[in-house]
Amino acid sequence: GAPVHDPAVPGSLHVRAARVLDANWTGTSTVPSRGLYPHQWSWDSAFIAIGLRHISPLRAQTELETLLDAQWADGRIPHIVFNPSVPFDAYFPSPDFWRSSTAGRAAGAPRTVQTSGIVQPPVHALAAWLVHLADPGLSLARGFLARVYPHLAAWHRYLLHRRDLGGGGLASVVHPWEQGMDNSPAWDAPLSRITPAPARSFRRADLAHGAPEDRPTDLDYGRYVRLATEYRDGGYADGTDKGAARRASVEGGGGRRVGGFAVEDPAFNALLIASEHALARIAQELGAPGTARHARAERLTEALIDRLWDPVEGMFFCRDVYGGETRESGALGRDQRFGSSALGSERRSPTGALVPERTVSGLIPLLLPTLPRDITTALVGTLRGPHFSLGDAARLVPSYDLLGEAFDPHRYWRGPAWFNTGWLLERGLRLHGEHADADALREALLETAGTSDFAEYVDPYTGEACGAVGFGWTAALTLDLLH
Ligand code: 9YW
Repeated sequence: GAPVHDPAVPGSLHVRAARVLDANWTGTSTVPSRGLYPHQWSWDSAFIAIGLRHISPLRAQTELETLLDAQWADGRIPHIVFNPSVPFDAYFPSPDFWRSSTAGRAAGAPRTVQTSGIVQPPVHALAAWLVHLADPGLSLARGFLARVYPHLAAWHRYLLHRRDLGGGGLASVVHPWEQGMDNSPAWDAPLSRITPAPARSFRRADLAHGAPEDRPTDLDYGRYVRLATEYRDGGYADGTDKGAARRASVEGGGGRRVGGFAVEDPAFNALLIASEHALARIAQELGAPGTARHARAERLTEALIDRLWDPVEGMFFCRDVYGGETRESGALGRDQRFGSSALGSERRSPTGALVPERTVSGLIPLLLPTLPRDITTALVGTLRGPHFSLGDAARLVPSYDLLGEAFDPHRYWRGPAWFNTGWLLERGLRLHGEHADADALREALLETAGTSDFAEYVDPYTGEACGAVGFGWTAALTLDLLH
């Protein structure tokens, strides 16, 4: 390729990306951004490890091991592991908000390290497998896979057993931060039922680093704080266990909470499935059959299609587990938009309703190896179509529908293009033989990573940098795409 892609050339994209990862390395893990996000984030670390393996397989293994050291006894991997040497007010919500070692005691939060109490998408087993493949000799010598396997198995068990709030076999997220796309328009309807915490009751630290018009609003934050506070005050117990049922008002069976937030998200569940396949490979490498895990991944894929696929729209949608037929929302009425689709009465689930917003999350299942051909074809068609415009005006795949009412090219997860979702889609396109589209997306991602100085997210039309620069996963996934 061009010299800009040559690892040996000073100033090349490779060297610049490696420098970002060096600058963000703390000695045991990598921060997403020195200013905005000065701790360890769960899915960031997984993506970062996938890139780090190309420059230091040892650091990549350490990245994941540090995160897993903070795992709770119930299996959850917290979304933030706090760095004790960073001042409390550098990030909100801080350790004194989450109070993991006290409020999370019953759920088995670690005693020494401080963490948040919510989770993020399960990219970890996939990352562990890819990190292993980068240097199997080192991995074997350090016992890397044998060490991480039980942690990853417990993590998946937590998600599949404690988080099946909809009862259909998929994992639910209980907070928008858990899905990782904080202010996605898909959350607007389910969040509208949540009473915001008073603005005076908390102080946002993010606005010291990011432009307010690029960040979630104060109203969003009020609701995020309310949900997190309630989860904490319930001891971080999940809806399917007795503790939560006792504290929360309970409607009917199944631990269903009134007024809570529970969403089955396509990307979160697709990443769980991809990681379950990776865990099967890890098990095989360790001498176990792995067949049960592949079979489970298969069942999950069926559940994903059954609960979240819409054949008329040609993409997956979020299911608002506590959303009912009568809910009022600003979004287009479901019957208008989905009236003639398979979401008609015969397929209507007793648990909730699909959220009629097209987000990039609904395309990410393209990553899955065993999706039926008609579904992959439809997903690629939707990617190329007017809502996401792959290969056309917006080369980088926006986080949200270009034609959607809530579209905003600069506001965080309401339009901008992100590099982790781009990387996942590039992988999915390649997996299903769509090489020309994969190549074009790869080129656009690499070029924009370089011109934006490894921005956190970019305007999907112009590639203009938004949020932080020198962002961890942008640099890491750039390295991965270069290899
Ligand atoms: C926040 C760290 C995290 C990402 C999330 C992203 C953002 C935290 O930053 O959330 O303060 O808004 O939405 O996906 O993991 O990079």
